[in-house]
Amino acid sequence: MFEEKLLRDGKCILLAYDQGLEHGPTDFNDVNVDPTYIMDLAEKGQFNGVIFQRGIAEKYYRKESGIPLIVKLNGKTRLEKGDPISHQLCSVKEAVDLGAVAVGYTIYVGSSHEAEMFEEFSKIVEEAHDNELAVIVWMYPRGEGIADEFDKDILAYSARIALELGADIVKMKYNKNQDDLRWIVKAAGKTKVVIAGGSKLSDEELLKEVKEEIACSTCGLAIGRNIWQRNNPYEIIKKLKAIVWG
Ligand code: FBP
Repeated sequence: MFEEKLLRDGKCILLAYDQGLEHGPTDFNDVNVDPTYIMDLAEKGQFNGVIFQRGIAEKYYRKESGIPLIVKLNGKTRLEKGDPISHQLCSVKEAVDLGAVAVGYTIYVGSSHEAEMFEEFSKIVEEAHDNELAVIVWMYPRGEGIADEFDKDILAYSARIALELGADIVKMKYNKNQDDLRWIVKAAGKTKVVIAGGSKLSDEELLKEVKEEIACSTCGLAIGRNIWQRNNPYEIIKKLKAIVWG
């Protein structure tokens, strides 16, 4: 279906680089603060896609690299207080013009602003699919309605909402419990599950987690800091590919 352009043998490793908006430059060093470095990394590492906000895509994405572009359509800073809401900042049309094959959107399930994000997202799904773009939804349970964002039932509920709302791929966090993850993947049905990387782990920890995730029939990774915060990312990329494609 629409997500096929992002998959190889049904799996993918996507390189996420929207942290400049979500977290700020504190995530970066002298090297990875430059989006050109990330574009080179995506190309040399042969990722199945690179995730940029519109501004970075406009100025740094190289279509000739052959690396599929995913444009993140909403975003927010870590500075805002209260229940999280992330509004749409870029249109599907603009993503198409930038050469995207997919768009991304974050929903904070359980936030008191959930309904606004559902509404915005539903329109995006319609428009993206009309343009044959895949839709990836970041499903992050957060806000007043959520006591524990890593609770099995809450995560499975979030994955199910992704299916109900028409997402092709759902990006989830791993709660380090394989039984829970198997159930979450089942709840997502035909919506494919990719796992976010999170803050930087040791090689051993990261590889162990990814092995566990892939064993639960997830479709792969949408990972950022655990790749581009490493001094030599190519070694870990090779190992991650060996796990994802077995
Ligand atoms: P990482 O692999 O670096 O964790 O990136 C995944 C991601 O979903 C990014 O796309 C996004 O910027 C960030 O995490 C948001 O994380 P959080 O809301 O937990 O700070």
